[in-house]
Amino acid sequence: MTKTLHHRACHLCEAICGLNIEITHEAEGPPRISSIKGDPQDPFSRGHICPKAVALQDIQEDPDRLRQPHRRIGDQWQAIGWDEAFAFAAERLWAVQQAHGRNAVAVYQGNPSVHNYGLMTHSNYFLGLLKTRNRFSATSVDQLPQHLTSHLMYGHGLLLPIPDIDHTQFMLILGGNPLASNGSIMTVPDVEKRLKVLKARGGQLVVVDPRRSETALLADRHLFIRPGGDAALLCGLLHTLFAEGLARGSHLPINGLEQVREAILPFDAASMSALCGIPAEEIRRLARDFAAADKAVCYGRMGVSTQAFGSLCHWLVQLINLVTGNLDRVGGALCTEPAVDLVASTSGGHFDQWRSRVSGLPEYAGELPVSALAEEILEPGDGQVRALVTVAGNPVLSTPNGRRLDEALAGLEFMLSIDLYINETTRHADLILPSTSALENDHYDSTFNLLAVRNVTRFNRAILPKPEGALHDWEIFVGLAEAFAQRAQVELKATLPPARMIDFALRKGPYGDESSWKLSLQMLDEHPHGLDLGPLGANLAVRLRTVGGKVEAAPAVLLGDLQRLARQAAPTAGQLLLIGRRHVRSNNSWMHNYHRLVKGKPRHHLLMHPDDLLHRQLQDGQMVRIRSRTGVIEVPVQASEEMMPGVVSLPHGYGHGRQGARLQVAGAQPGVSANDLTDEHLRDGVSGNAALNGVPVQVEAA
Ligand SMILES: Nc1nc2c(c(=O)[nH]1)N[C@H]1C(S)=C(S)[C@@H](COP(=O)(O)OP(=O)(O)OC[C@H]3O[C@@H](n4cnc5c(=O)[nH]c(N)nc54)[C@H](O)[C@@H]3O)O[C@H]1N2
Ligand SMILES: Nc1nc2c(c(=O)[nH]1)N[C@H]1C(S)=C(S)[C@@H](COP(=O)(O)OP(=O)(O)OC[C@H]3O[C@@H](n4cnc5c(=O)[nH]c(N)nc54)[C@H](O)[C@@H]3O)O[C@H]1N2
Ligand code: SF4
Ligand SMILES: [Mo]
Repeated sequence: MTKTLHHRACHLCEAICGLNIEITHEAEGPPRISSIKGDPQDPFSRGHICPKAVALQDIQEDPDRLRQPHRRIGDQWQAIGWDEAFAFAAERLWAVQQAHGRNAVAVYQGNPSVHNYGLMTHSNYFLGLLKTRNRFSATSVDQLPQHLTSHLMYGHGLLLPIPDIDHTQFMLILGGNPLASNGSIMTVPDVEKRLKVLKARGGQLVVVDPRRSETALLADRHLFIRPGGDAALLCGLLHTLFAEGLARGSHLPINGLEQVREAILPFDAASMSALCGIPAEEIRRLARDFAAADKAVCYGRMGVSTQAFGSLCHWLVQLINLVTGNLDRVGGALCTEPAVDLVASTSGGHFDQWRSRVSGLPEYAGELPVSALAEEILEPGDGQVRALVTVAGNPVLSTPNGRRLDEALAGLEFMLSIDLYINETTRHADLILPSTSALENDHYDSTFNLLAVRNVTRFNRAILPKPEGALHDWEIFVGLAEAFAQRAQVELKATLPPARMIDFALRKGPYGDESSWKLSLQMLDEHPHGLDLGPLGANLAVRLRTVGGKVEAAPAVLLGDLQRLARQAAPTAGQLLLIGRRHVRSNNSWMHNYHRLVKGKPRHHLLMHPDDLLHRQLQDGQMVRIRSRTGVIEVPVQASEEMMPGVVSLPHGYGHGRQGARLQVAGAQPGVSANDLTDEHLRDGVSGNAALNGVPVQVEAA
């Protein structure tokens, strides 16, 4: 028996922690993972690890994980070979497009698409050939308003200013709970330690959240906010900054700031208070404290993206940083300068060049909001979706009114899933193509290096052998592309393996051949713990991609959306609003099949304030029935002083145990799906992003 030690970045969440993984090799049988620990030599994560890291082993060994293509015949699954699978997929997709047009095939790409570099580099090699306008992804149940705001203000959807958490003196977080999520659009391993250091150097942390979250508990100040009230709060803050002369100059070239100043005049703290539930004096005080801080940053995440004013919120977040002089400033919000520079190598995106057929929702960067997917399948007519390709996604559990989508999928003419499991979504597929596991493949994080609080880079080779007959995700896309191109008689350009592409991108990038770093894949091979390329610095002035080369402070669609906010009625008394919740041992819908992560007390209960329980004569721990416009579910309720009265919270990603899914551990503790209650008609008015938070519900005894 021998043991080998490997260094590898965890790809499960955005924190990209470095891990030390020990592999045991025995005379008989395949090599086995014998331990997973944090890597203290990773200059970025410095040994940090969370309980999910052990799932890398559990995924590897999970008997439910598919290891070869599976074709469904009725309710039976049959293992088939790759060539047969590729030919079958190509034939069916081509036939659907022949009969009903290109847009009759839809695509949905899920969250791991940005965590697995082969999916980043190669999914479009195949999906692009389909030339369909019906492309959807998890972006529109998540950060779409952030991309759109950056596209409109800075000229590129990936120019996302990141909080300079290590140097700021005042951090205002709205709708993010990094202590549970480990940070998002802010790649920050060991966020708890960094926030404690912020406080230790005399900085302040303020959290705005309808729940006193784990992060709120660490904060100097926590403000309860009515779900969906953030745009009002942010308007009140911006108004105060202008009205009290607290704005500071910026070195950035700016267009439209006067228009903003004028447009915000009616939105004073006093009138905004009623909409967000925060006293006017508290709003003014927050604006003054933010402006008084030497370096400050306002950061909004999931909770403010996925609400009815998501785009307005993110625009206002940018404006608050801008007018206080904290945009593109050390200790404020800074754009990264990653080794693989996707901003430099891609177009800035486009918006509203076409709309969805049924509800007329706008495209962004070639994708339509996923809230429209079910109706595009169900609504008859020219352009109706008849076939679907899903890639690393589980929209039945992760998109609004998932039950309706579940029903819609059952009626498709053909469905292809590139996924590791037969889950709530892929059980409807005619064909599932599973890739190698992550540890059997190389890894380079082109997404989260772009979003990190320092400029970092790291490449790791596979640490387990590729099993005989298995294919990596990127090879699956090449196989599909070749088969489809042959069937459709179109020409296919040659491609390179992802590692070669990364090598090329590294050499061409800001630390490449023309810099003193001379980064290349070989150099990263020699530094398996990763390399720190330095702190973030001001660079936005030279990276702006707007037509006029200036920050566009007042994009017309966002300015216009202020009028929708102005018309917003005051909240109805007694109305309960549903919000989401994340737990450090879970990850969206696909981490519930690993015993080590789900053991202990179930974590899918509803949280409700004791007063709200009392009003309804409900008891802590009892089963309750929750109703919304779209559905009814039953779940145990737990009394919690953490909740703002009038707000209830349920995590998403549960609702397993559906007929035909093959997830033994998850199925034994299924929980219910929060997205059986969320509503595809509740959306951000600008981008069409799903409003998963602030859903009106009723709760009664079950
Ligand atoms: N109510 C509510 N709903 C939400 C949210 C919320 O906060 N509240 N959050 C939203 C957010 S932020 C997101 S990002 C979405 C996520 O929504 P989705 O991306 O649709 O769902 P996931 O649960 O991430 O599903 C991941 C899928 O990828 C597969 N998979 C994992 N690794 C690989 C791989 O390497 N290759 C391949 N081919 N497949 C792989 C898994 O088996 C699983 O089927 O959910 C959203 N839904
Ligand atoms: N452990 C774990 N980590 C994860 C994931 C996971 O599922 N589990 N998912 C990953 C993914 S895909 C993402 S996108 C990130 C998300 O990372 P975060 O953005 O940090 O997401 P959450 O932890 O859901 O935090 C959202 C917070 O918003 C609050 N909130 C809800 N509605 C409102 C509102 O109207 N206004 C305000 N101000 N706050 C509101 C919620 O109470 C919650 O505390 O996490 C990633 N990391
Ligand atoms: S926080 Fe946990 S899941 Fe996220 S990268 Fe680090 S070890 Fe992996
Ligand atoms: Mo997400």
